[in-house]
Amino acid sequence: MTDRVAVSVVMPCLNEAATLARSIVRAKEGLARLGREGEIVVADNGSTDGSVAIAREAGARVVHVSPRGYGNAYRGGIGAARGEIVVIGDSDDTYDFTRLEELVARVDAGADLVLGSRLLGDIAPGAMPWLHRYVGNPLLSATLNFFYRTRVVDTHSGFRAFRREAYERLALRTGGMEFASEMLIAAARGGWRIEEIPISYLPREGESKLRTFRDGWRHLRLLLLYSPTHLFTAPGLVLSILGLVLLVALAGGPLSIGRLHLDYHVMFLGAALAILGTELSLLGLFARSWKTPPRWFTLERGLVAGAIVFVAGFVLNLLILWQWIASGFGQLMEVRRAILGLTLMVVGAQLAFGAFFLDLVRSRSDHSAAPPLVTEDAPS
Ligand SMILES: Nc1nc2c(ncn2[C@@H]2O[C@H](COP(=O)(O)OP(=O)(O)OP(=O)(O)O)[C@@H](O)[C@H]2O)c(=O)[nH]1
Ligand SMILES: [Mg+2]
Repeated sequence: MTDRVAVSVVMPCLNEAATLARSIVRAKEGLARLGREGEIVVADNGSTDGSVAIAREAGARVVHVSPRGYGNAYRGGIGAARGEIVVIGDSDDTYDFTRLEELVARVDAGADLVLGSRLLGDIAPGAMPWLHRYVGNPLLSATLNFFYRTRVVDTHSGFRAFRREAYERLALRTGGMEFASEMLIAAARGGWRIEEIPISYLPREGESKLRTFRDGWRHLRLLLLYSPTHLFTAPGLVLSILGLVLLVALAGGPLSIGRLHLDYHVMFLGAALAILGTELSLLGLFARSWKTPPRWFTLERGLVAGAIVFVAGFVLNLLILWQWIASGFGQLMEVRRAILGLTLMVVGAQLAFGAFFLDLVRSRSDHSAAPPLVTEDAPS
């Protein structure tokens, strides 16, 4: 189908017989108020309650998407939409599609993604469970804003508008409820102008498809996976620096700060943190290198850095060995230097082997695959 229209309203639907017709009627009214040619696309994937027949009856275009899932339904439905501008929203009659012109007006005015914000607007009693309203949504929204430098109040709002062509460039790929977060992350990364307008949110009829913990976790998992900086690199650097500071501070002897006495146990902690921190930092580097290998990295630099740290630890242990030999292989109590020395050796080895692995990751990424440039000789 190639004939374009101005606006497509796309609704995912899974067993919404009680509310689907009302949602479509509202969308029709919204399109009529807008006064532009439009269509309503219902993306179904397995409704068994007669929703499909209701959608057809109400004058919507039905597309059947597989596999199941909120994200899949949207990716299929938006992919099949013919509108230049796409408005999306649930088919449970909780968003007021009659006011879609307010979202479209912002797109017309230059916004790339417009969200109807329930948290900035009003939520009817019973429309959103307490746990979602005051815990889940604010926490996940704050995390998304912090990780991806956005300033969106209601990141889980399903009432949105954008241009279809731009949307395609986002190349979204998730299949479940986390699709809502993925769209925002991709939009933020693409430099999109994201705007929110206050909307009203109404209670749903019919069974909710949102499962608090399963879907909350799917969102959180996505936020973490898409940001190796926050998942690996930042905690990794903090832990390794903290670990090294503790180790070095205590290598010469115990420390007393007021009534606080720090000794071997804190050194053990320091060793564990330094090793864990190095591992996390390296994982962060590997994860990032798949897309954008760091320019400063070469295998040789990584190996030299690893070797320096390893040798420092090795020398410390050699000194202990020397002392032991000199004392005629007697009793040995050089625990402090041994902890520091062994930790440095482990961290050094991690860096060196990590450098090999990083080189492997980089050599498999697209960036190093450019063919050499060849120019024909042109005799004068
Ligand atoms: N096609 C399809 N639609 C789905 C699927 N899961 C959810 N939906 C639809 O997506 C919309 C959002 O799902 P809801 O259950 O309303 O989730 P929610 O709005 O976060 O939660 P509530 O506040 O309880 O309504 C609804 O229109 C559902 O019918 C799915 O697997 N396939
Ligand atoms: Mg809903």
